[in-house]
Amino acid sequence: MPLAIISGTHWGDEGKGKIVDYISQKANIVIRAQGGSNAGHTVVVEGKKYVFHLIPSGILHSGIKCILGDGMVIDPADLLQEIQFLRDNGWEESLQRLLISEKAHLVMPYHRLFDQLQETFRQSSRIGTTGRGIGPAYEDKVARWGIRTVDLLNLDTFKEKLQLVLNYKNIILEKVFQKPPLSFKSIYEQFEKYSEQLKPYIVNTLPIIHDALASHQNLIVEGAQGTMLDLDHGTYPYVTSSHPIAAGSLLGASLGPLSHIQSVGICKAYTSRVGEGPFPTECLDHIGETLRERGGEYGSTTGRPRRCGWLDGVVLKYAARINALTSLVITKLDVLGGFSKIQFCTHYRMGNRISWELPNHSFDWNTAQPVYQELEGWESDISKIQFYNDLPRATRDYIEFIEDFIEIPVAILSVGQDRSSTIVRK
Ligand code: 2SA
Ligand code: GDP
Ligand code: MG
Repeated sequence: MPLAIISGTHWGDEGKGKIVDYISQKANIVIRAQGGSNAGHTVVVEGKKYVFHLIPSGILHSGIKCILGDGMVIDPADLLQEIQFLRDNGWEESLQRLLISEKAHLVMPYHRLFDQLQETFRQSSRIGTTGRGIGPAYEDKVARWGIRTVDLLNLDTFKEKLQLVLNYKNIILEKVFQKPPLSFKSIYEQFEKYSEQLKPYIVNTLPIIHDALASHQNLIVEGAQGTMLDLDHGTYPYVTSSHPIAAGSLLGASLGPLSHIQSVGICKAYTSRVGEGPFPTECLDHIGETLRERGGEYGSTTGRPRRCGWLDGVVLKYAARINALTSLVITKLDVLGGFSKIQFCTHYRMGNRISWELPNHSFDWNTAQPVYQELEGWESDISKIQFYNDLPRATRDYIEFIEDFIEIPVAILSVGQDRSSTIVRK
């Protein structure tokens, strides 16, 4: 595996955290490359649940280095909370293996505030963000107002940068939003403390990553969110502000287009989305409700109910192309148990046109009707099954149908939350 890139094939929450934890057993380094504490990655080990927002999901394996990569935006308050969670749960040791890239950007208190103000301003056109300040932090990075973790290593530069950007933000707060200015003193004092607490983790991660590659170690890049939330390639503007696709993982982890990359797509056996925006296979009836309740489909960060529907094969095919997938993992298969029939969307109908490709115009997205292939369901509980051949015939038919549809092998199946509920296909 020298380098495996893990990407969500749809709108996030495909179970990437669970799979990254599982395959990390054979890894030396796990890197998060984009996003911030908007992500919620759940890992369940022997019944104990961990939800990671910033820390890579490989952290629960001793000996593995976990890197918060260059392309991330990091809220120090959220990170310190996660660090404390690890301490409180007997994982003090893991903090020796945690590294933060000097190039990652900081999510500042004004970013969270602007996230809320912008969402309110948009009214019915709101994106449905997680409210974690992600969009405004990436806006500042692109506009070159960003403050990076490396700036926490020299408080004189930090002070200068904060003063300039805060002067600017306070003008906007006052003139555009009629809000009181934020206090430089209180933000600075707070970040002085963060600097003290986070300094030991902030390093130049590039040589660590490239030396590991040169010595044939195994690296995993853990994508957050999903393909359809990609800033360029997702359902714009209903996307996040980073690049969850495989190319974004390379960029955000200081990697080039190396040969022999395993690009692994994590695909849920059905589809979900949280936040606003198009979702052709969304089921607004009892099916959507059943998937949500059986699948526990509530935001891992915000607790918001997720919208649910049948598996969208048009999106899956797109994800296979754009991420150059070499294999697929199908998660949450157990959740489909009990449906007598299963629907799989093969293409869309838009008025009197049919399309096997994703549209780009919002009008087409809003009118796209899924066209389904119906498959047999299965009644039995599959969550204790350990071997592929022990799965019901209908479950295997579903997997093999998906495999034929996208022409990519399904390497791993997940049939339950726990690390142990995983079937590796031989
Ligand atoms: P943001 O906050 O600016 O990134 O929001 C922009 C859109 O991206 C979506 N988004 C997500 N979608 C699925 N899962 C995410 N993580 C959490 C989870 C979400 C939660 O694991 O459940 O708890 O609500 C995630 N993060 C961002 C977001 O919904 C917007 O549509
Ligand atoms: P991520 O953002 O892709 O890491 O996914 P989340 O952690 O936000 O959401 C996935 C949810 O599904 C979590 O609650 C996981 O514990 C759970 N999960 C993952 N795989 C399976 C599975 O195979 N079966 C069931 N029932 N739950 C799963
Ligand atoms: Mg999630």
